[in-house]
Amino acid sequence: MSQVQTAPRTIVDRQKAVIWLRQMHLIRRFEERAAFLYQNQKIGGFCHLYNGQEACAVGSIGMLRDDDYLITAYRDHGHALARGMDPKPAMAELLGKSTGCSGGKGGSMHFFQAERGFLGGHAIVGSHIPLATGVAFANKYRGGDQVCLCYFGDGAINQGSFHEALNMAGMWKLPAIYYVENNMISMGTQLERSSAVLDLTVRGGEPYNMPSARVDANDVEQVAEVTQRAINRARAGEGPTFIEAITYRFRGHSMSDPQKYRTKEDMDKAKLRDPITLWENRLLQRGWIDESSLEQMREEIRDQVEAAIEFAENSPEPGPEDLYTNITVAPYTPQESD
Ligand SMILES: Cc1ncc(C[n+]2csc(CCOP(=O)(O)OP(=O)(O)O)c2C)c(N)n1
Ligand SMILES: [Mg+2]
Repeated sequence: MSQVQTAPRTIVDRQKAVIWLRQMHLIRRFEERAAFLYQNQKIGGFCHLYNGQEACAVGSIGMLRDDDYLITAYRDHGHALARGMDPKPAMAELLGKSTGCSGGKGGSMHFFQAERGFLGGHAIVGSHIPLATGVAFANKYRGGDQVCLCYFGDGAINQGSFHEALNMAGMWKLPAIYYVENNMISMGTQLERSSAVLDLTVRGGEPYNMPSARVDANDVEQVAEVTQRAINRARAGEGPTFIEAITYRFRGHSMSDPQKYRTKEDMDKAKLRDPITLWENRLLQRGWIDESSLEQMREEIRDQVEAAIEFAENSPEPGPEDLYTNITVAPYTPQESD
Protein backbone atom coordinates (compact mmCIF):
# COMPACT_ATOMS: atom_id res chain seq x y z
CA MET A 1 0.00 0.00 0.00
CA SER A 2 1.41 3.39 -0.92
CA GLN A 3 2.16 5.83 1.88
CA VAL A 4 2.68 9.55 1.42
CA GLN A 5 5.27 11.19 3.65
CA THR A 6 4.14 14.37 5.37
CA ALA A 7 5.58 16.27 8.34
CA PRO A 8 9.36 16.02 8.73
CA ARG A 9 10.70 14.56 11.95
CA THR A 10 14.17 14.94 13.39
CA ILE A 11 15.91 11.69 12.64
CA VAL A 12 19.50 12.91 12.48
CA ASP A 13 21.74 14.42 15.08
CA ARG A 14 23.51 17.70 14.58
CA GLN A 15 26.79 16.15 13.45
CA LYS A 16 25.18 14.08 10.71
CA ALA A 17 22.92 16.95 9.67
CA VAL A 18 25.92 19.18 9.08
CA ILE A 19 27.72 16.40 7.16
CA TRP A 20 24.68 16.12 4.88
CA LEU A 21 24.68 19.85 4.24
CA ARG A 22 28.38 19.71 3.42
CA GLN A 23 27.82 16.80 1.04
CA MET A 24 24.99 18.59 -0.76
CA HIS A 25 27.13 21.71 -1.15
CA LEU A 26 30.05 19.60 -2.36
CA ILE A 27 27.89 17.94 -5.02
CA ARG A 28 26.47 21.30 -6.18
CA ARG A 29 29.89 22.90 -6.40
CA PHE A 30 31.43 19.86 -8.08
CA GLU A 31 28.70 19.92 -10.73
CA GLU A 32 28.99 23.66 -11.33
CA ARG A 33 32.71 23.36 -11.88
CA ALA A 34 32.24 20.28 -14.08
CA ALA A 35 29.87 22.32 -16.27
CA PHE A 36 32.50 25.04 -16.58
CA LEU A 37 35.21 22.53 -17.47
CA TYR A 38 32.93 20.89 -20.02
CA GLN A 39 32.25 24.24 -21.67
CA ASN A 40 36.00 24.76 -21.80
CA GLN A 41 36.47 21.38 -23.47
CA LYS A 42 38.39 19.84 -20.60
CA ILE A 43 35.68 17.18 -20.33
CA GLY A 44 34.47 15.26 -23.36
CA GLY A 45 31.66 12.82 -24.09
CA PHE A 46 28.42 12.69 -22.17
CA CYS A 47 28.01 14.48 -18.87
CA HIS A 48 24.78 14.54 -16.83
CA LEU A 49 24.65 16.85 -13.85
CA TYR A 50 22.80 16.31 -10.56
CA ASN A 51 22.01 19.91 -9.55
CA GLY A 52 18.69 20.06 -7.69
CA GLN A 53 18.58 16.34 -6.90
CA GLU A 54 21.24 16.34 -4.17
CA ALA A 55 18.90 15.41 -1.31
CA CYS A 56 17.84 12.23 -3.14
CA ALA A 57 21.30 10.71 -2.84
CA VAL A 58 22.48 12.33 0.39
CA GLY A 59 19.45 11.48 2.53
CA SER A 60 19.27 7.87 1.37
CA ILE A 61 22.94 6.94 1.16
CA GLY A 62 23.31 8.60 4.55
CA MET A 63 21.28 5.75 6.06
CA LEU A 64 23.35 2.91 4.56
CA ARG A 65 25.98 0.94 6.43
CA ASP A 66 29.52 0.80 5.09
CA ASP A 67 29.04 -2.81 3.95
CA ASP A 68 25.83 -2.13 1.99
CA TYR A 69 25.68 -1.67 -1.79
CA LEU A 70 24.34 0.96 -4.13
CA ILE A 71 24.03 1.16 -7.87
CA THR A 72 22.76 3.89 -10.14
CA ALA A 73 22.35 5.15 -13.69
CA TYR A 74 24.50 7.63 -15.63
CA ARG A 75 23.64 10.74 -13.52
CA ASP A 76 26.02 9.35 -10.93
CA HIS A 77 28.40 12.01 -9.61
CA GLY A 78 26.16 12.87 -6.66
CA HIS A 79 25.77 9.26 -5.54
CA ALA A 80 29.52 8.69 -5.64
CA LEU A 81 30.27 11.83 -3.62
CA ALA A 82 27.48 11.08 -1.14
CA ARG A 83 28.99 7.63 -0.64
CA GLY A 84 32.24 9.37 0.29
CA MET A 85 34.24 9.23 -2.93
CA ASP A 86 37.07 11.74 -2.83
CA PRO A 87 36.35 14.51 -5.37
CA LYS A 88 39.89 14.09 -6.78
CA PRO A 89 39.38 10.68 -8.48
CA ALA A 90 35.84 11.79 -9.34
CA MET A 91 37.05 14.90 -11.17
CA ALA A 92 39.95 12.98 -12.72
CA GLU A 93 37.45 10.51 -14.17
CA LEU A 94 35.55 13.36 -15.81
CA LEU A 95 38.79 14.59 -17.37
CA GLY A 96 39.63 11.08 -18.60
CA LYS A 97 42.75 10.74 -16.47
CA SER A 98 44.34 7.52 -15.23
CA THR A 99 43.88 8.64 -11.60
CA GLY A 100 40.09 8.65 -12.11
CA CYS A 101 37.84 6.28 -10.17
CA SER A 102 37.48 4.13 -13.30
CA GLY A 103 41.02 4.70 -14.56
CA GLY A 104 39.83 7.48 -16.84
CA LYS A 105 38.16 5.02 -19.19
CA GLY A 106 34.58 5.27 -17.93
CA GLY A 107 33.93 8.99 -17.84
CA SER A 108 30.97 10.76 -16.30
CA MET A 109 28.49 7.91 -16.76
CA HIS A 110 30.67 5.14 -15.33
CA PHE A 111 31.91 6.12 -11.90
CA PHE A 112 32.71 3.07 -9.77
CA GLN A 113 34.15 2.37 -6.32
CA ALA A 114 33.74 -1.26 -5.40
CA GLU A 115 35.48 -0.92 -2.03
CA ARG A 116 32.67 1.37 -0.87
CA GLY A 117 30.00 -0.87 -2.34
CA PHE A 118 29.37 1.68 -5.10
CA LEU A 119 28.70 -0.49 -8.16
CA GLY A 120 28.36 2.25 -10.79
CA GLY A 121 27.36 4.33 -12.98
CA HIS A 122 25.40 2.57 -15.85
CA ALA A 123 24.62 4.23 -19.16
CA ILE A 124 21.91 2.02 -20.61
CA VAL A 125 18.55 3.10 -19.19
CA GLY A 126 17.18 0.41 -16.86
CA SER A 127 20.14 -1.93 -17.41
CA HIS A 128 21.38 -1.89 -13.85
CA ILE A 129 18.04 -2.65 -12.16
CA PRO A 130 18.42 -6.41 -12.71
CA LEU A 131 22.00 -6.08 -11.45
CA ALA A 132 20.64 -4.65 -8.19
CA THR A 133 18.27 -7.58 -7.92
CA GLY A 134 21.24 -9.89 -8.44
CA VAL A 135 23.26 -8.14 -5.74
CA ALA A 136 20.32 -8.38 -3.34
CA PHE A 137 19.95 -12.06 -4.22
CA ALA A 138 23.64 -12.62 -3.46
CA ASN A 139 23.30 -10.84 -0.10
CA LYS A 140 20.44 -13.09 0.87
CA TYR A 141 22.06 -16.26 -0.52
CA ARG A 142 25.20 -15.63 1.53
CA GLY A 143 23.12 -15.17 4.65
CA GLY A 144 24.20 -11.58 5.35
CA ASP A 145 21.90 -8.66 6.08
CA GLN A 146 23.34 -6.11 3.64
CA VAL A 147 20.95 -4.26 1.40
CA CYS A 148 21.23 -2.98 -2.16
CA LEU A 149 19.92 0.50 -2.91
CA CYS A 150 19.13 1.00 -6.59
CA TYR A 151 18.53 4.42 -8.16
CA PHE A 152 17.00 5.09 -11.56
CA GLY A 153 15.01 7.78 -13.33
CA ASP A 154 11.32 8.03 -14.13
CA GLY A 155 12.15 7.09 -17.74
CA ALA A 156 13.61 3.75 -16.64
CA ILE A 157 10.35 2.40 -15.23
CA ASN A 158 9.09 1.94 -18.78
CA GLN A 159 11.84 -0.56 -19.53
CA GLY A 160 11.04 -4.26 -19.36
CA SER A 161 14.12 -4.86 -17.22
CA PHE A 162 12.55 -2.80 -14.40
CA HIS A 163 9.47 -5.03 -14.27
CA GLU A 164 11.39 -8.30 -14.59
CA ALA A 165 13.78 -7.29 -11.82
CA LEU A 166 11.09 -6.10 -9.40
CA ASN A 167 9.01 -9.18 -10.00
CA MET A 168 11.84 -11.45 -8.90
CA ALA A 169 12.73 -9.28 -5.92
CA GLY A 170 9.11 -9.25 -4.76
CA MET A 171 8.70 -12.97 -5.26
CA TRP A 172 11.90 -13.90 -3.42
CA LYS A 173 11.69 -11.12 -0.80
CA LEU A 174 15.13 -9.80 -1.65
CA PRO A 175 16.84 -7.07 0.40
CA ALA A 176 16.64 -4.41 -2.29
CA ILE A 177 15.35 -0.85 -2.31
CA TYR A 178 14.20 0.43 -5.68
CA TYR A 179 14.39 4.18 -5.70
CA VAL A 180 13.02 6.19 -8.61
CA GLU A 181 14.31 9.76 -8.75
CA ASN A 182 11.23 11.24 -10.37
CA ASN A 183 12.39 14.54 -11.82
CA MET A 184 9.34 14.38 -14.14
CA ILE A 185 11.43 14.36 -17.32
CA SER A 186 13.27 11.75 -19.38
CA MET A 187 15.61 13.71 -21.61
CA GLY A 188 12.96 16.11 -23.00
CA THR A 189 9.86 13.98 -22.44
CA GLN A 190 7.55 15.01 -19.62
CA LEU A 191 6.23 12.24 -17.38
CA GLU A 192 2.67 12.65 -18.64
CA ARG A 193 3.88 11.76 -22.14
CA SER A 194 5.75 8.64 -21.04
CA SER A 195 3.76 7.05 -18.21
CA ALA A 196 0.10 5.96 -18.33
CA VAL A 197 -0.19 6.78 -14.61
CA LEU A 198 1.45 9.70 -12.87
CA ASP A 199 1.56 8.16 -9.40
CA LEU A 200 4.62 5.99 -9.87
CA THR A 201 4.12 4.17 -6.55
CA VAL A 202 1.33 2.35 -8.39
CA ARG A 203 3.77 0.97 -10.93
CA GLY A 204 6.52 -0.29 -8.66
CA GLY A 205 4.83 -1.40 -5.44
CA GLU A 206 1.72 -3.49 -5.23
CA PRO A 207 2.13 -5.25 -8.62
CA TYR A 208 5.32 -6.79 -7.26
CA ASN A 209 4.21 -7.49 -3.73
CA MET A 210 6.24 -4.76 -2.08
CA PRO A 211 5.25 -1.63 -0.17
CA SER A 212 5.83 1.70 -1.84
CA ALA A 213 6.26 5.21 -0.50
CA ARG A 214 6.37 8.64 -2.08
CA VAL A 215 8.69 11.22 -0.61
CA ASP A 216 9.34 14.93 -1.15
CA ALA A 217 12.98 14.68 -2.11
CA ASN A 218 13.66 18.36 -1.62
CA ASP A 219 13.60 17.44 2.05
CA VAL A 220 16.67 15.42 2.89
CA GLU A 221 15.28 14.41 6.27
CA GLN A 222 12.11 12.93 4.80
CA VAL A 223 14.22 11.01 2.30
CA ALA A 224 16.29 9.62 5.18
CA GLU A 225 13.24 8.60 7.14
CA VAL A 226 11.54 6.74 4.34
CA THR A 227 14.79 5.06 3.30
CA GLN A 228 15.49 3.97 6.86
CA ARG A 229 12.14 2.20 7.00
CA ALA A 230 12.90 0.40 3.74
CA ILE A 231 16.36 -0.59 5.00
CA ASN A 232 14.93 -1.96 8.26
CA ARG A 233 12.46 -4.05 6.30
CA ALA A 234 15.12 -5.41 3.97
CA ARG A 235 17.52 -6.27 6.81
CA ALA A 236 14.75 -8.05 8.70
CA GLY A 237 14.17 -10.34 5.71
CA GLU A 238 10.80 -8.76 4.90
CA GLY A 239 11.77 -7.96 1.32
CA PRO A 240 12.07 -4.99 -1.01
CA THR A 241 10.49 -1.52 -1.02
CA PHE A 242 9.76 0.84 -3.87
CA ILE A 243 10.39 4.53 -3.20
CA GLU A 244 9.27 7.37 -5.44
CA ALA A 245 11.35 10.46 -4.70
CA ILE A 246 9.84 13.64 -6.13
CA THR A 247 12.65 15.87 -7.29
CA TYR A 248 13.66 18.35 -10.01
CA ARG A 249 16.79 18.80 -12.04
CA PHE A 250 17.99 22.34 -12.34
CA ARG A 251 20.15 21.84 -15.42
CA GLY A 252 19.54 20.29 -18.82
CA HIS A 253 19.46 16.56 -19.39
CA SER A 254 23.08 16.57 -20.51
CA MET A 255 25.38 19.34 -21.61
CA SER A 256 23.64 20.17 -24.89
CA ASP A 257 19.97 20.61 -24.08
CA PRO A 258 18.05 23.75 -25.12
CA GLN A 259 15.37 22.82 -22.52
CA LYS A 260 12.42 23.82 -24.70
CA TYR A 261 10.20 21.51 -22.68
CA ARG A 262 10.00 23.88 -19.72
CA THR A 263 9.75 27.59 -19.02
CA LYS A 264 11.78 29.98 -16.92
CA GLU A 265 8.76 30.20 -14.58
CA ASP A 266 8.87 26.40 -14.05
CA MET A 267 12.51 26.70 -13.07
CA ASP A 268 12.03 29.76 -10.84
CA LYS A 269 9.24 27.93 -9.00
CA ALA A 270 11.36 24.81 -8.54
CA LYS A 271 14.28 26.83 -7.21
CA LEU A 272 12.11 28.19 -4.41
CA ARG A 273 12.31 24.65 -3.06
CA ASP A 274 16.04 24.16 -3.58
CA PRO A 275 16.90 21.22 -1.28
CA ILE A 276 20.13 22.85 -0.10
CA THR A 277 18.45 26.12 0.90
CA LEU A 278 15.65 24.24 2.66
CA TRP A 279 18.11 22.19 4.68
CA GLU A 280 20.30 25.19 5.45
CA ASN A 281 17.29 27.11 6.74
CA ARG A 282 16.17 24.20 8.89
CA LEU A 283 19.62 23.87 10.44
CA LEU A 284 19.76 27.61 11.07
CA GLN A 285 16.33 27.43 12.77
CA ARG A 286 17.48 24.55 14.96
CA GLY A 287 20.59 26.52 15.89
CA TRP A 288 22.77 23.72 14.49
CA ILE A 289 24.74 26.08 12.23
CA ASP A 290 25.22 29.82 11.99
CA GLU A 291 26.04 32.19 9.14
CA SER A 292 29.76 32.23 9.83
CA SER A 293 30.10 28.43 9.97
CA LEU A 294 28.12 28.28 6.74
CA GLU A 295 30.45 30.70 5.01
CA GLN A 296 33.42 28.71 6.25
CA MET A 297 31.87 25.50 4.94
CA ARG A 298 31.30 27.01 1.51
CA GLU A 299 34.88 28.28 1.38
CA GLU A 300 36.30 24.88 2.36
CA ILE A 301 34.23 23.21 -0.33
CA ARG A 302 35.36 25.70 -2.96
CA ASP A 303 38.99 24.90 -2.02
CA GLN A 304 38.30 21.16 -2.01
CA VAL A 305 36.83 21.23 -5.52
CA GLU A 306 39.61 23.47 -6.85
CA ALA A 307 42.16 21.02 -5.42
CA ALA A 308 40.31 18.22 -7.21
CA ILE A 309 40.50 20.11 -10.51
CA GLU A 310 44.20 20.76 -10.03
CA PHE A 311 44.78 17.09 -9.24
CA ALA A 312 42.82 16.03 -12.33
CA GLU A 313 44.53 18.48 -14.65
CA ASN A 314 47.97 17.43 -13.46
CA SER A 315 47.25 13.70 -13.76
CA PRO A 316 48.38 11.67 -16.79
CA GLU A 317 46.02 10.21 -19.35
CA PRO A 318 45.78 6.43 -19.55
CA GLY A 319 48.53 5.03 -21.79
CA PRO A 320 48.32 2.52 -24.64
CA GLU A 321 49.14 -0.19 -22.07
CA ASP A 322 45.75 0.55 -20.44
CA LEU A 323 43.81 -0.14 -23.62
CA TYR A 324 42.95 -3.72 -22.71
CA THR A 325 42.93 -3.53 -18.91
CA ASN A 326 39.68 -3.96 -16.95
CA ILE A 327 37.66 -5.04 -19.95
CA THR A 328 36.15 -8.43 -20.58
CA VAL A 329 36.92 -8.66 -24.30
CA ALA A 330 40.25 -10.32 -25.14
CA PRO A 331 42.62 -8.28 -27.34
CA TYR A 332 42.17 -9.11 -31.00
CA THR A 333 45.04 -10.95 -32.59
CA PRO A 334 45.01 -10.84 -36.39
CA GLN A 335 44.85 -14.32 -37.97
CA GLU A 336 46.61 -15.41 -41.11
CA SER A 337 43.25 -16.21 -42.66
CA ASP A 338 42.03 -12.56 -42.21
C1 LIG B 1 17.98 1.66 -23.38
C2 LIG B 1 18.25 3.12 -23.61
N1 LIG B 1 17.40 3.83 -24.38
C3 LIG B 1 17.64 5.16 -24.58
C4 LIG B 1 18.74 5.76 -24.02
C5 LIG B 1 18.95 7.25 -24.23
N2 LIG B 1 18.64 7.94 -22.98
C6 LIG B 1 19.61 8.35 -22.16
S1 LIG B 1 19.02 9.07 -20.82
C7 LIG B 1 17.43 8.87 -21.29
C8 LIG B 1 16.29 9.39 -20.46
C9 LIG B 1 16.17 8.73 -19.12
O1 LIG B 1 15.40 9.53 -18.26
P1 LIG B 1 15.20 9.17 -16.75
O2 LIG B 1 15.21 7.70 -16.60
O3 LIG B 1 14.01 9.90 -16.28
O4 LIG B 1 16.52 9.71 -16.03
P2 LIG B 1 17.02 11.21 -15.79
O5 LIG B 1 17.89 11.57 -16.97
O6 LIG B 1 15.84 12.08 -15.66
O7 LIG B 1 17.85 11.15 -14.57
C10 LIG B 1 17.38 8.23 -22.51
C11 LIG B 1 16.14 7.92 -23.23
C12 LIG B 1 19.61 4.96 -23.25
N3 LIG B 1 20.70 5.49 -22.65
N4 LIG B 1 19.34 3.66 -23.02
MG1 LIG C 1 13.84 11.68 -15.22
